[in-house]
Amino acid sequence: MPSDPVCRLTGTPLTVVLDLGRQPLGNGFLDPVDFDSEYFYHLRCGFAEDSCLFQLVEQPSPELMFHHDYAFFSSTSRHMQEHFAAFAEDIRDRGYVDGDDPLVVEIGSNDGIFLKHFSADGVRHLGIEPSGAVADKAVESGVKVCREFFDVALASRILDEHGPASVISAANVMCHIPGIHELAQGIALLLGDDGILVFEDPYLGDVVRLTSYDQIYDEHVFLFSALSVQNIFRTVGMELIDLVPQATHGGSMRYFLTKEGRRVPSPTVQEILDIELAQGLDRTETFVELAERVAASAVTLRRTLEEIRAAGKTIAAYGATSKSTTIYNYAGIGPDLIDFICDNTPLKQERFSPGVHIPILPESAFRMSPLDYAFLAAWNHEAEIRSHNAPFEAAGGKWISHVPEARILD
Ligand code: JHZ
Ligand code: SAH
Repeated sequence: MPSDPVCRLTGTPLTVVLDLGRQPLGNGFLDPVDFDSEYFYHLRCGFAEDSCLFQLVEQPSPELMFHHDYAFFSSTSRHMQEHFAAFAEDIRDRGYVDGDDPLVVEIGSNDGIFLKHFSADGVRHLGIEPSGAVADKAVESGVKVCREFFDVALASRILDEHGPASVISAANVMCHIPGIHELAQGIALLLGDDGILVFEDPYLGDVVRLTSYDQIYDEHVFLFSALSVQNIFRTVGMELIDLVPQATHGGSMRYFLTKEGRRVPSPTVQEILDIELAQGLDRTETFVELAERVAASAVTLRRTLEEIRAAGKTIAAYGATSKSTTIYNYAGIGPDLIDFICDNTPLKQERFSPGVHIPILPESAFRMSPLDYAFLAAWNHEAEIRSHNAPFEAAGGKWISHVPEARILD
């Protein structure tokens, strides 16, 4: 018998609030020869009121998800390239790299989308990135990379070799790391006494607001709020000093933290904590209600696609996202409803989507096929995708989205 699930921070019993069923790896794009040996796990989410942490009950091992063939390349979106250029500029404008020979360490540096802006200016930096192909790209753009998983032992080695970090940054990776207390300990160890930790991740408040349940997949072992981030870092003597909501990845939050008492927290911190309490991000009941909306959303999306199909129309999907793996496998949407998915990532093309095995083709296939409908799997990149696919709309093509509710877009 598996033991009852407990919170990954506090060890208190977890209330299971959402069950998304049997799921493959979110980024497990595969060839037909591997269909029979595909890995599956049970995707369930729990909530703990003492930590306010929304978390997966079971997560595949990090090595299964992050390896040489890891298929998500951050720079595949022009908008995200601009976002990380502006992020680097914000760190500079805030004066965080003004000191004598500052060191910027990034956890999960991927293809160097963020650190290349420091490398270009000769700022001392180090990216921590265990996935090989993306790390190769970063090195090509002049970024120094340590190809390991960040943990306390690595933090200690980096401290010995390079000294304390002025800035530790992370985007879309803190919520991927299951040993959350150890992660916080490693950060507190490596960060200089006046250093800044700044990270951003998909925001729990937006998932609740938009019913964007596709943010839940193997890699996202947590969905954070300011309340839970405060609880995590309190255990290592760190505090929130600022919060800046972001529109990226369908709604994210950027968190700024220091060691306790080093800077005066911005009033925004308390304002956002109060909004979260009013939204119920500290209460199990909020997530029980979310689960009801998730079930209804999946049924509506599937029915919408079935009706279009029954009318003899063609449907493609735009973006072989990790997020959509959850939708397809939970809602039961496969090649019978979606002809193909298009994506600009060479590593995903000519492969098949995880679990339901929809073929993945380059974006040129989208432009060349006469299509009636397209599911916006990468809904977080809607503006960018629509801007370079105007001919699809001009020819009468219609987009389908599932956020904030499943529908055909006007
Ligand atoms: P996108 C990944 O999520 C995984 P995913 C990870 N767990 C995470 O947290 C976030 O990223 C940060 C393609 N595309 O960004 C590129 C086009 O083809 O929504 C990508 O494959 N044409 C680390 O996978 C996909 O769509 C385009 O014009 O859900 C988008 O993936 C654009 C803009 C994108 O992340
Ligand atoms: N920061 C980028 C990349 C996010 S993808 C962005 O926001 O676009 C998450 C990245 O974190 C992957 O490249 C993965 O290999 C890496 N990663 C996962 N676990 C890690 C860990 N423990 N330490 C460092 N990097 C990790």
